Amino acid sequence: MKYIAILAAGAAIAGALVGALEAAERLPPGLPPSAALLLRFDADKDGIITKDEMEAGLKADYTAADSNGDSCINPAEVRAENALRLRRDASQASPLVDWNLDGCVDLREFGNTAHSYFDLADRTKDGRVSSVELRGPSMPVAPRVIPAPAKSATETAGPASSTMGASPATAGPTARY
Ligand SMILES: [Ca+2]
Ligand SMILES: [Ca+2]
Ligand SMILES: [Ca+2]
Repeated sequence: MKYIAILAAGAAIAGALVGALEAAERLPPGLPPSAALLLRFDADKDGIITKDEMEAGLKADYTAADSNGDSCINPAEVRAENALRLRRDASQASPLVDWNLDGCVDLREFGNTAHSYFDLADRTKDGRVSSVELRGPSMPVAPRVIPAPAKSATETAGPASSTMGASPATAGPTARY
């Protein structure tokens, strides 16, 4: 009896470990959960999402969501797609919205969230989102200009240079008088 319980517990732990490993495999380490929304478009699995990969992925997703194939995702199809996204993306799920309220979600409305995310993530603006860019702004890709120290430097330099310039200026008129 005891051994059976231990075996059952062992199997449960093994199952949990497999589940954890599968979850870890889906997202490379160091990436935020939101990265999965773009990484699922990485068709060639090179860790970089190109604009073309995203557009192709969005078209495929759109075709899948448009169950009756009329190039319109109607309210019933929207509900089905949103339920699927909730299951797949959990807290990262972004619901489909018929932004112009014409009763259809078209391809532009469908790709709205992905396009916004892509444009924000692509900080180098080269049409590719790399894994470094997916990690977020804590990994700088370009040098930053910090205006605060530069301002205080001119403030301290101001009186110093005017004092230095003042002595020849006062020396000039004094010499002439
Ligand atoms: Ca890729
Ligand atoms: Ca449809
Ligand atoms: Ca619409």
